Amino acid sequence: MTHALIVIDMQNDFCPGGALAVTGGDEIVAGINTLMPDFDHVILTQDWHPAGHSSFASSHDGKAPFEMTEMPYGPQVLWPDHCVQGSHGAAFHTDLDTDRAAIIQRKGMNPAIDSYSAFFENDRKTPTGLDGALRSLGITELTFVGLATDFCVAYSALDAAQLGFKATLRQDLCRAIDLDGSLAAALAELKQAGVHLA
Ligand code: VGL
Ligand code: ZN
Repeated sequence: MTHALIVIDMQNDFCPGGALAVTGGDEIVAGINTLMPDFDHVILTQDWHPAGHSSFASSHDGKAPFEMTEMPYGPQVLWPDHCVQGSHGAAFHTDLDTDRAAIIQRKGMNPAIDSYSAFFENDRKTPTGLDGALRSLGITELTFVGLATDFCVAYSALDAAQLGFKATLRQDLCRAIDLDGSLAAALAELKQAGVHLA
């Protein structure tokens, strides 16, 4: 078994002080760094939106952050502007050890489609290319950590299980946004999909 650690969106905007801060988001950085040497490969993901992205409430007249909208691909939460390409908010937390990462998978770059998952955009069919990269490295098993448990980590782990990887989510090394019960819903779905919740 070749086992990779996938660190989801450990970026300034998701940490306290950031544009879409997740409570305690910065608490998990040290633990994630400590875990890295235990894996064959380390992969980082980076939410990487163009300015004016369609997932930003500011791009929709009369909409406020955390309201819902209807996109051509389905319902979409509208977020505060965050992780704009090249901004400080989009940079990795300064304490995150990025030296071991062979792959940095960026996502959310398509102006018209958000991308929570590291594997598919929110239309659920446009691939990011990560699946092929992992397979060519012979990776069969994935452990997920990072931000946020109920959005990007959950969508990534669910897709991983769907794609046939053995998937584990380390709850102690994730933190959630928890919007209207989204954490409980995500955990139920993950369990149902056969993702190991550690
Ligand atoms: C995320 C909302 C918007 C995440 C990214 O990393 O969980 N959430 N963009
Ligand atoms: Zn985003």
